[in-house]
Amino acid sequence: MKLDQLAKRVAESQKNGREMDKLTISIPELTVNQAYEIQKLSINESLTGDNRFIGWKMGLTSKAKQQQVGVEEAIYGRLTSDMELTKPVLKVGELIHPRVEPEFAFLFKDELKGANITAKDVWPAVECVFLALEVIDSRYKNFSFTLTDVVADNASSAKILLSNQAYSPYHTDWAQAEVTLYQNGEMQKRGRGEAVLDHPIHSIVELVKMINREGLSIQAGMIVLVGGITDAVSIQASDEIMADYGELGKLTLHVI
Ligand code: OOG
Ligand code: MG
Repeated sequence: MKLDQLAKRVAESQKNGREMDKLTISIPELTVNQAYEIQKLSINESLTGDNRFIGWKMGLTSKAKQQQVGVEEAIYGRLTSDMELTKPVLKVGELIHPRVEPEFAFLFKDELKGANITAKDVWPAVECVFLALEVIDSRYKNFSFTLTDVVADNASSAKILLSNQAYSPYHTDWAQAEVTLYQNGEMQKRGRGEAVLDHPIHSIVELVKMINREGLSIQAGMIVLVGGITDAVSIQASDEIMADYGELGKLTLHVI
């Protein structure tokens, strides 16, 4: 089994928005570590032109998300600049079966690394926090996968929308911050930051420990998505998605 060939297959599918069979159908012995290697190689494959590596995402950090996809372990993925929406408009035609979920994103001013960091090490490294909508789009048929498959497919990453307003990390208690997700004016989901590993800061701690095993770190200037606060909602052209974070503001995405 050639990991670089599998990575090319995944990268093609991500680039063209074309669905593929789960890798574990043809290679049941594929390990999670090998899947992370495929993730790294396929994302490197995508770094052409202006596309840059801009940070990390955590996934499956809430029970709601784990139950939705049937994988009970937190995972990480890589974010690149072409995933960031510069306008609150999503072209759905480029995607397979997109879903959207409300999140928080942390921007770092200092590097964070090590196997033994705790929350007290994370806070001083955070520059600011954004409200975020993540669009995920598993490249696998029927949005169905194993842990190994979803890791190889970069944790289903597709697009991210960040709020215009950034907040001091000390602005509010991010565990108590509440979000309600509306689709075309209809309430779909509601959750609090504490759904993410009891406090979103723990998601950052977990990420640092996980990437440390590969000798990697969160670098200064990088962004980290902490993981969906609620489970994700399927979206289609002409939808209007609105995440209401109470006093923190609202984030709206127009799907075309
Ligand atoms: C995996 C990606 C999960 C999150 O925030 O939990 C994720 C998936 O649900 O396809 O982004
Ligand atoms: Mg997510």
